[in-house]
Amino acid sequence: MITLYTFGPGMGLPDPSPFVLKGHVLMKMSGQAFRTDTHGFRQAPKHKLPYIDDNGKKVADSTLIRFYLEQQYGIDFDNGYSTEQRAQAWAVEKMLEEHLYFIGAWTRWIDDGNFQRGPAIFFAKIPQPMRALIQRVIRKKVGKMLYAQGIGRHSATEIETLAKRDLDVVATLLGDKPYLLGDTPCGTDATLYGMLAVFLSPVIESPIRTHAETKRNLVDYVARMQAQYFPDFKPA
Ligand SMILES: N[C@@H](CCC(=O)N[C@@H](CS)C(=O)NCC(=O)O)C(=O)O
Repeated sequence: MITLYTFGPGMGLPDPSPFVLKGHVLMKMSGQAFRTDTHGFRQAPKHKLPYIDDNGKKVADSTLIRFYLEQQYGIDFDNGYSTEQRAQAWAVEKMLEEHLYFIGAWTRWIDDGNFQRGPAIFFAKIPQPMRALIQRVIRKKVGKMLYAQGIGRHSATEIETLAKRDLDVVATLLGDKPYLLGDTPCGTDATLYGMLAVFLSPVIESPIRTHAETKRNLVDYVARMQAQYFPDFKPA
């Protein structure tokens, strides 16, 4: 059976990581039997989650997990959609992952309040005073990563402007459809749900979150996807 390595519930969500949420939804969409394990981070082949272990074959990275499932099990996550629609979905997915994701990371890791209510849970098992020290080191590392990526060089106002454009684009593309491309889910719905759910997490406060909340279709979409793919999830 396939094992999906996750962080486990947090930030009022089935998982605090948008990529793990994506991987989890892809696994559910695939219809393959799988279990989750929250103890795999230290052995993660790329030092990130999610990854899967399929009877000894490890695949790290949510998109490579998707490709693996498609190739190994003959799954078409975009079944029923045209080549043009598939291309649009891929472009949206990469906008979310390579742009909006980093804005989300900036929102959660750089702001003290959001950090304490959000990513601080990753360190909860480390005893003090070591915890505070490790948190400082890792937050510094994230800050450097965001600077190197580019988002971290912008002012808060500039970052908010960039995020709002992404959110407006996905709200427009989604329109009043139940899923990104139409009446049935496509692979990118796993990404869209994961990214939006984390922005709308009840513990994250930001003008970006407030802007997302003005997009009724996005808020309803997240609630619908969560009810469909995590019907038993109840925030602690
Ligand atoms: N491209 C990867 C990104 C995964 C990723 O960034 N995971 C983050 C959580 S959102 C992580 O595990 N970070 C741990 C670290 O960087 O130390 C994917 O699609 O799976």
